Amino acid sequence: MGSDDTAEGVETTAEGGPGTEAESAQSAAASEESTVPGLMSDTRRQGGTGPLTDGRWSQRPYHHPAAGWGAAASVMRVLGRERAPVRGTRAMFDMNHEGRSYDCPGCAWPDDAKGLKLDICENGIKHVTWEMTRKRVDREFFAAHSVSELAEWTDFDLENQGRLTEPMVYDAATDHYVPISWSEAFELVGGQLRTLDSPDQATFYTSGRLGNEATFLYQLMVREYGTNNLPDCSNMCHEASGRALRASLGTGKGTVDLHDWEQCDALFVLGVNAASNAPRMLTALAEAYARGAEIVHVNPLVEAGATRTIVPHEFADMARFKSTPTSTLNLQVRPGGDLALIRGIAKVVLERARESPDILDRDFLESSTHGFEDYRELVEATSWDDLAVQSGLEESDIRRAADIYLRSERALISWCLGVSQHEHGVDTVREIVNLLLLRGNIGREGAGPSPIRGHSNVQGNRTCGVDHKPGAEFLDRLAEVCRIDPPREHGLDTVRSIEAMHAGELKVFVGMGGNFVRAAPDTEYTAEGLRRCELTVQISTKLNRSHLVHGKQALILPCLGRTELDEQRGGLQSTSVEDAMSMVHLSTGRKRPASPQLLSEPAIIAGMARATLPDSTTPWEWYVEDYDRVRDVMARVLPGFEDFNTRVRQPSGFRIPQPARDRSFHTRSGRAEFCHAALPDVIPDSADVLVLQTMRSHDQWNTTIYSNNDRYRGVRNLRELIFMNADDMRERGLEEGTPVDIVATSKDGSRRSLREYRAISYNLPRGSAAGYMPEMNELIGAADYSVQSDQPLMKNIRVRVTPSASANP
Ligand SMILES: Nc1nc2c(c(=O)[nH]1)N[C@H]1C(S)=C(S)[C@@H](COP(=O)(O)OP(=O)(O)OC[C@H]3O[C@@H](n4cnc5c(=O)[nH]c(N)nc54)[C@H](O)[C@@H]3O)O[C@H]1N2
Ligand SMILES: Nc1nc2c(c(=O)[nH]1)N[C@H]1C(S)=C(S)[C@@H](COP(=O)(O)OP(=O)(O)OC[C@H]3O[C@@H](n4cnc5c(=O)[nH]c(N)nc54)[C@H](O)[C@@H]3O)O[C@H]1N2
Ligand SMILES: [Mo]
Repeated sequence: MGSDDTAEGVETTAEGGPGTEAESAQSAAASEESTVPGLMSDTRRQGGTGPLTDGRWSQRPYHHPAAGWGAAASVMRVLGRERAPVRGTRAMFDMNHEGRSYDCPGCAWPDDAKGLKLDICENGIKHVTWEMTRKRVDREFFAAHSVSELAEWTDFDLENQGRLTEPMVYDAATDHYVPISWSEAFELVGGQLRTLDSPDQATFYTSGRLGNEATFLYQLMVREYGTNNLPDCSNMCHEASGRALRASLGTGKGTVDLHDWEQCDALFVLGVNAASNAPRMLTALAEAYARGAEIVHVNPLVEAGATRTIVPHEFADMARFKSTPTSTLNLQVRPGGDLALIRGIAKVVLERARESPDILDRDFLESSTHGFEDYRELVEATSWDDLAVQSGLEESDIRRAADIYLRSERALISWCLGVSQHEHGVDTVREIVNLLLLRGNIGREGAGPSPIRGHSNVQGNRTCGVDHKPGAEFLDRLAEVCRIDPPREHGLDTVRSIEAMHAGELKVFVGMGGNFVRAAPDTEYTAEGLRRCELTVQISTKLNRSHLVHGKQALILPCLGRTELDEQRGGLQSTSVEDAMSMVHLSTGRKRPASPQLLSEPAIIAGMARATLPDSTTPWEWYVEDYDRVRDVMARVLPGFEDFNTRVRQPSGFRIPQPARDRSFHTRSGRAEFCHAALPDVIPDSADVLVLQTMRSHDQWNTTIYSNNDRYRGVRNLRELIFMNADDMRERGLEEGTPVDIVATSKDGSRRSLREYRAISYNLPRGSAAGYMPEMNELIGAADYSVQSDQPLMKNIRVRVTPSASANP
């Protein structure tokens, strides 16, 4: 095990809150301008969501294979830190096992169909133990710390206090959260919602953790109340993928499953950091490589999962330090250059087809697609010069990728945020589909599009009705089966909700999980918006920033986590979730709840619904007694959920039918639609502007930060950094670690900045840069969202970087 492997396990401050270093940071901050209440007043520390540490930062290249012993060692340290060695170890053996346990909340990668494998990962275990911690945030904690005081803590310190234990309400007179009974809390929500001028003055956010049954009840409550204001984390995540796939194929999801991953012979992986964010995907990559599939990684960075891995459940390989390659070709594309690359591959395919027409699937193109000839013309008219410049790759590299595509019988293309969080995300995903269509790589074994989803049930949330733009068919069925009159007008998404808060049009914000103020762009603007609300309600497991940046009235409603026993009148309950490949299965918590006062998410929704809609004929309480009853109703509303209760109890659950998988395309033409997007210009006008992407470190889960380390990128003790190309640094007179100021220019011309970040040289294309979310949300303006997807441009921020004006190196 190399020394880099010991990167985790930074000393964190004591349990009672941040230590002396935090205090000195606070006093140093006194001279800094203060920001919105609830955000740290020290704007320089605003970047610091991670723990305050004394440790020196360092960065050096990581040369070990992904996963393997480095991951195993990290797991043991995490279990130790949460003081959960025994239970944590048991928990990890329980996880993802068919039939009798809970679904890993770590990511949406499907479970191994063979069931028996120890198909777990380091980051899934970190995530589970973080929920299972023995630490507690109780009424004494809130009595001891005012909200203004907590606002000065780092986000790490907030979450690190442990699990929330009882409902709390904000008391403006004392600036403390104080206990409130569940019934009074529900009455507060209901009272406020009942008195609004219009239901559209409230917005109901979802983070992708919510189980299907709770999701269904949530959207039912919101629609019965009378609005479609259902923003969700997907608005920042895979909205582009959903829109593109629906337009091209008539279904908003990927068409492949794990079996297809096992059958493909060419695999393209675009914009995914698999080793950190979907570690179980490493197993699929290693297996694919071992059976001779060719794997092309497309990413401005060469991530750890794009080189070699030691598969964690291959104990023999672990013992012998035997690693498996996970890549045949790495293409370091320019940010946003994926569309140009894919079009270049298509250009080669069409070029070759002039001599050998059979390399195209002509029968399929003829019978099942629409717009092929126009696409051919468009591609042929695009010059190699343009494709090379826009992709940031040599023509020869693009040709190598095309050769791999042409050599394969069954090609599968997967992608994640590196594709979706761009201005042209929708067009890029549609171009991916164009390329697949050319050779009929869809609707057959081992082939097709495969978006890698994020939150463990984000896909299920959409399937079960969390959608601010619901389709008429869905609403009709909901109306008929649930006997409600749902609103037909489209509601607000994430970006529009924030705008509406500012415009004074929104009075109530309900956050069903998540950490809205941190996850959303333009942190200050979002915070100001939340503070203008009359009431903010956060249903959460742990304390986070969104509890501190609150409305005039505020509630924290603590809920059960997925690992915990959910006992209702009808006995022990399970909830269902849908993975990234449309498999629906049950998840059953096994642990005693963190506090006897926690309620399940369905119970909280029912409580809010009853208080808001006292005359509702929906049997809210009856549903909560037994989730089978919710499933019976869902089976009648949702296509593909027929006989839900029986089929979800099959050993591996069931798959929601994908019409596109069977080459049945529910588009207007009834065929798969080629997209004819113009080649976008993704290069900034000015040479001194860099394109900055915000990504996750290895040691974080979205807004939850475990440490300041990023093992596979060789970073210790540093999050306030910007990775830059060495030549770009030299040009700006920057040495390794020089403090820099980063100034972003928004689409509307406004500027935002972060100061005293460290410039770190890294292997990425000239003109590009990278740093961490959520800190860098400060740089993304409210106007910086894609016109195609309405997604914030989290991978495409235009910045200038200069030596810091205020720091001493
Ligand atoms: N442990 C852990 N697991 C997670 C999460 C977590 O925070 N921690 N988050 C979950 C969630 S919600 C999601 S959505 C997923 C996110 O999974 P990822 O998409 O892997 O998330 P990011 O860390 O944002 O990494 C984006 C990747 O895209 C690359 N990239 C950036 N710009 C471009 C581009 O223009 N083109 C290409 N081809 N690549 C580009 C970056 O270099 C990086 O490798 O992971 C999920 N799983
Ligand atoms: N700059 C930048 N910003 C980004 C991104 C990016 O790449 N760059 N990525 C975006 C993406 S892909 C996403 S998905 C969003 C994520 O945005 P969110 O989903 O809003 O954020 P999370 O950090 O996942 O939420 C963490 C909180 O969820 C709560 N929680 C945990 N488990 C449960 C549970 O079981 N039930 C309930 N009710 N609450 C629970 C805890 O209180 C915890 O504090 O962030 C987006 N923001
Ligand atoms: Mo996500």
